Amino acid sequence: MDDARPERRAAAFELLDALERRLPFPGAARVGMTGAPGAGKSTLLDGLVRFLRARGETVGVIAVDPSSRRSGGALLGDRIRMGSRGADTGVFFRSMAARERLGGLADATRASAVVLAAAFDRVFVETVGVGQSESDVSSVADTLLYVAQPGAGDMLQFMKAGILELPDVFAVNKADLGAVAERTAAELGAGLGLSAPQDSGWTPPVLQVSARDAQGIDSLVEALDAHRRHLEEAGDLASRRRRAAEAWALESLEIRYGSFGLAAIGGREAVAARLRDDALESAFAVVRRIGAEIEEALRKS
Ligand SMILES: Nc1nc2c(ncn2[C@@H]2O[C@H](COP(=O)(O)OP(=O)(O)O)[C@@H](O)[C@H]2O)c(=O)[nH]1
Ligand SMILES: [Mg+2]
Repeated sequence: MDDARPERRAAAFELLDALERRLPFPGAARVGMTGAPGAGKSTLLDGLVRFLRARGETVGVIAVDPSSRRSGGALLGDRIRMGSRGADTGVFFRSMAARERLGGLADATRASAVVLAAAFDRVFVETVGVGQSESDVSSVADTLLYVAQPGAGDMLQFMKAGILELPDVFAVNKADLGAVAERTAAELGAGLGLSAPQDSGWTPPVLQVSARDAQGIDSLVEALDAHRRHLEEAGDLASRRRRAAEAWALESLEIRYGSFGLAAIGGREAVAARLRDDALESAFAVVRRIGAEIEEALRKS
């Protein structure tokens, strides 16, 4: 998947296509995790993994780090490997770094998520909450968790930054800091109260947790599970995955072929419309098929 050579990529997409078509529905719970650097995402993931392993769940983790060389994700990997569960096959960790961005970090993220979804009960994708990486993660997650840093802002700032729009669950970490965490939770709650409700009728909860003291992890897992149940009961899980797959496919084609490539088969809007009309049994197959058309059109032009 990290390999940019076209024939390797085609072979990888063929395998991923076969795998994705055979995934049971709803299958593994896919949780995306975002938030500012230093909010404690990796520490919290470590706590979540411990909690879920103790409950008997298997967990796959992908840490996407588009920017830094030494990622918190790598730290988590170290912790997991160094811990008492060094030989635990019920947990898998992979960190994806900046160098993969050019080859399409979104491709690598989705590919890894699909593979892990075939093998584990739950998949987490951690990413830094800045720009593109956030949409990368929402294109693979059923449930998006936002981890907030206490003191990160007031209600208006959250609203202006667009932080309130995508996440399904908010966790204010470092609740051990006391009043400042309470205040941030209150600001987030107030902002959400003023925002338009989600299409599915879900109201995102705001929880307070302390990854350091392993406080509130159980309630957080309960909130993640409640969101997943809500999607299933409302019949929205399949349509959400579909929309996410469409968005991913469009982005994948755009990153690979550019607007010039998309223009060769009618432009971005035309491609988006085709994706909307496609059965989209496997997004990998569609990207391969449309990608081949673009290459053909570019050869002829
Ligand atoms: N006081 C306190 N510090 C925390 C907590 N969770 C994480 N930290 C610290 O916050 C810093 C950033 O944590 P990290 O997990 O790497 O954040 P990430 O960049 O969001 O992945 C580290 O120094 C952690 O030890 C917490 O619950 N309470
Ligand atoms: Mg981190």
